[in-house]
Amino acid sequence: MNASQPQILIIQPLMPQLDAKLSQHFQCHRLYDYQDPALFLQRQGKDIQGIVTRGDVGVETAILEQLPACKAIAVFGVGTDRIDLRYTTEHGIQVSITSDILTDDVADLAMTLTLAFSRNLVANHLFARSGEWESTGASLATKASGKRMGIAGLGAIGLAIARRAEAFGMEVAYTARSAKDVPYKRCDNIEQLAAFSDFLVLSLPGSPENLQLVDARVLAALGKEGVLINIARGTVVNENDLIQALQQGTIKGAALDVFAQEPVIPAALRELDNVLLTPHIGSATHETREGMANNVLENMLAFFSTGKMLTAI
Ligand code: 8YV
Repeated sequence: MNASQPQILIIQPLMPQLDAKLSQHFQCHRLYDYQDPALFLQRQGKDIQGIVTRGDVGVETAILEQLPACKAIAVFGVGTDRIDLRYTTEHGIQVSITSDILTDDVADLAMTLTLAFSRNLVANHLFARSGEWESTGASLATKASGKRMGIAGLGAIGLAIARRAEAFGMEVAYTARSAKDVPYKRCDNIEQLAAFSDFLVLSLPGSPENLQLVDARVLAALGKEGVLINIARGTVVNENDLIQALQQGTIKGAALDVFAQEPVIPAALRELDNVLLTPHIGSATHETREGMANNVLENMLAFFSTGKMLTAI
């Protein structure tokens, strides 16, 4: 550590390359390394000028309250649902996100989950690998092309999913706070969108107004042939209602990359055959994570040299 460098706080472990680069420019305090984080914050919180955190982690307001000199938070990701943006605005704290860098990857995953679920990819892979094919034929799956995809939330990621769905000949509808200049039907609410959809894809922020937006009523509207795809945030879904709908077959299935209490996935969900699960890998490619790491570093460097982050929200 070089005492002339600004002091920053890292909330949870970052990818090693990013951590190493940050260490070249800043005095990095890793909150998770301190045996007594509360004592550290009490003693040294006043010296911290910036924070680096992940989209799925954010930072508690109780921590921000102990960092009066902190005026910049760089998020490794695009989700700000775990940061109190009213507090940051009131206290003049800039918050940067890795805008646009992960859009394609997350949209690719939404389509991957849609196709993999429809074509029963995981079970077919296991079947082929087991050698069972030598004694019996593979079972039939469900066609994805030409079906109806409802996209809840038509931001950059939602739009990228819509474009991909179009290429698969799907009819696309969406919900969004305002109408967009797109050739897709806009539904008034998520229940209407669910009723339209063969695949209901969630691409919404995990903000308070979206908390458990997908509940028993929405799932009932999605119906027996409907599949829920979630690449947004687990908190957007009432997980108990979802588990019940999956157990009772009131929806056909779900493909989920995100969960309410990550990294914990409820056992009831893990035991079901009509779910496809991935461990929050929407942006988890080498290329995208490298781009995200560069964005975080550049935002922090820009803030400490010009006072302005590059991709502040
Ligand atoms: C990140 C995310 O990969 O962008 C977000 O908000 O949740 C993910 O894309 C995650 O924050 C990295 O751990």
